[in-house]
Amino acid sequence: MNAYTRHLITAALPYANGPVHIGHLAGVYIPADIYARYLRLRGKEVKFICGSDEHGVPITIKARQLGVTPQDVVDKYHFMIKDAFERFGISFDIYSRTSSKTQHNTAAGFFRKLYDAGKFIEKTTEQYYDEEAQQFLADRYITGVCPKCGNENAYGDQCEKCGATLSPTELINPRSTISGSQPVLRETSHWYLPLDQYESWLREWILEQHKEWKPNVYGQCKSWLDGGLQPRAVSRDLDWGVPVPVAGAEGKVLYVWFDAPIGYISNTIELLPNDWETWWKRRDTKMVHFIGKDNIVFHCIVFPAMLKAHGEFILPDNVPANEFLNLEGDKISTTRNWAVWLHEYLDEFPGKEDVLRYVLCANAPETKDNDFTWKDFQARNNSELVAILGNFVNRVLVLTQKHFDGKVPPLKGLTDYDEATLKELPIIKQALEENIENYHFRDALKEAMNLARLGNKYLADTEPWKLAKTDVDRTSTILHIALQICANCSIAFEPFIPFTAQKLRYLLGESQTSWEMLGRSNILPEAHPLHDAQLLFDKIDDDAVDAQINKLHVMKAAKGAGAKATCEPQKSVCTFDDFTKIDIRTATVLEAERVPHTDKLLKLKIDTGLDVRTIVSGIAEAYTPGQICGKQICIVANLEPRKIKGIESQGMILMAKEPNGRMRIVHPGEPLANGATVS
Ligand code: B3M
Ligand code: ZN
Repeated sequence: MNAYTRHLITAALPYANGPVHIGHLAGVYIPADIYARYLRLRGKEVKFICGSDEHGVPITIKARQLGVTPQDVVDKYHFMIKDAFERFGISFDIYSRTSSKTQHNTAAGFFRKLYDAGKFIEKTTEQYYDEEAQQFLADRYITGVCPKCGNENAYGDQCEKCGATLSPTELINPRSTISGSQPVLRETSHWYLPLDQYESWLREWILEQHKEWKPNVYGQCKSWLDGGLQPRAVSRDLDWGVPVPVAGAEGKVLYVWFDAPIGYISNTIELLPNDWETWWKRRDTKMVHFIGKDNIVFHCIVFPAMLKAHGEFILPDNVPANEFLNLEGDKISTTRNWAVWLHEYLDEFPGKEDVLRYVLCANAPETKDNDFTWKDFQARNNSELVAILGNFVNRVLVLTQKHFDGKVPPLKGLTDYDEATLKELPIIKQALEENIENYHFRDALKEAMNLARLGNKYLADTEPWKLAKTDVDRTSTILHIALQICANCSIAFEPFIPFTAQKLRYLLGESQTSWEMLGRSNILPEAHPLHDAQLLFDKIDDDAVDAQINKLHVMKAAKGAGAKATCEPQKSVCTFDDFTKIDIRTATVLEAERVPHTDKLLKLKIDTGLDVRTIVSGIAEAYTPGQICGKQICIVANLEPRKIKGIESQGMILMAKEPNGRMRIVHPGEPLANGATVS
């Protein structure tokens, strides 16, 4: 890497047609961010580029479904995605968007340059046209009967029932999803990039010159190349995107996969209007694309062929694509609502950004698909972050405060064991570097954790808490060494869990650190003042993760019930007198526990303002005991008592239930005294 002067790091541009979830973070943005932060810490010149991918058919479909414009859709999600990345500390130098003016100009200019140089071929084919809506239909806009399995709602590009890849003309009885009419075939012409002409160059460049690429990436490229490349259309009949900059091409836009990677260039232009060419055209720039495995062909074959055809640009040095992350044993799916959305995590686990960063890196799908489970999330937090790193740092700081007035105590002679411990530091540093530079981020994180493990073992073996009274000099040396290990942790963890590293630097009173200091045993000078100890991590309890698992199932069920779910019809009229018989009151849940051998029931102890009583309620699918405890609720106080599972229930809790089954408690808008009457 030393031959390179600067590092241009790109992360796949997420589609702005939905929020981002943990799969995105684990697959692309966390590894890219670790790499960028590491290089910056080493003092390298780095630009980390990303933005929203705002064109393409799925966005137009979403807009149509919602009855809004595509611009409305991308405006909403662009800002949502940008915000989630920022809050997770993904340190982009720019996060822009492909609907920007700069992108329109850059993509059109790129196309025009290839067009003028005769790099495209033009072909006329027949495609489905909706005569009522007066437009050509993208594959996804056509449905019909699958010729393979008979599914009546197969799409023009794929049958989601049997998984067959289709072309629209294979569908039996095709229909336009725009007007519902039967589409007709019409001639249309498009520009194609003749990938076949780049095949031998690509074979040489990838298969010979980049044998070091990850096996999953190299393997996918090889199978594409072995299968033979075909010309690929770079334009589409669509009204959303970058218009094709050629006379007579009205109603045509650049294909989203031609447009999107140019977003890396235009976002760099936006960031560095005067200097972007240094980053894209000088051979001493190392460009690395971080992507998910479904994007490999576009980043390893199509985009490089575009760059080669253009002629002025550098090519990526590496494309370390990850595999997929599953969730609780099942594929993450937006349509089935099986996902952990980042904006929701951020709201539900405030201050725990690093916990998710840590877990997603420790369990990253680097070589194969991997599974995220909430139980693993909890275990890694409690038994790694809390028990190893947090505990180590806390013990050292508390002991130093207690025995040395919160200042780094002096070294008073080293034992062989001390020296052996300190010798580990540069060894760990080197292992960390090698792993990060080879894109093995999981192993790199393990090395960082080994520092904390080393520290814990050192404390356990030397037991300074026992020596403090009898041997001050020895205690001084031990804590001095332990503090140097803490300082090493504050550097080593910075790429992975930056918020925690920052807090640790604060606790240690470090003003400036750099990667070069890692491995040293003299980072903190003698007598250097420290701040008071604070916990770096808190335990996550069962209730918190049970609630997440529960939520996943509820949300999935809600989606399953889907749009067809309608409100329950209104009940028959009741008189005012009927209504006033019901005594509704505010109350507070004091205690909650599950009713054994049931899925739905909680036994609650309630303060009604009148008395404290027991109510059995069927809300266990919506709330864990921990979530409901302490909440103010509304109850029917005068409901005739009845026995449920052998427990006398004295009243009923008011719940609001959506047609899809999702339930929430009803509570006063602001806290009120218990026993307030509701009418
Ligand atoms: N938007 C696909 C995706 O998010 C696409 C990446 C573009 S990178 C130039 O999977
Ligand atoms: Zn089928």
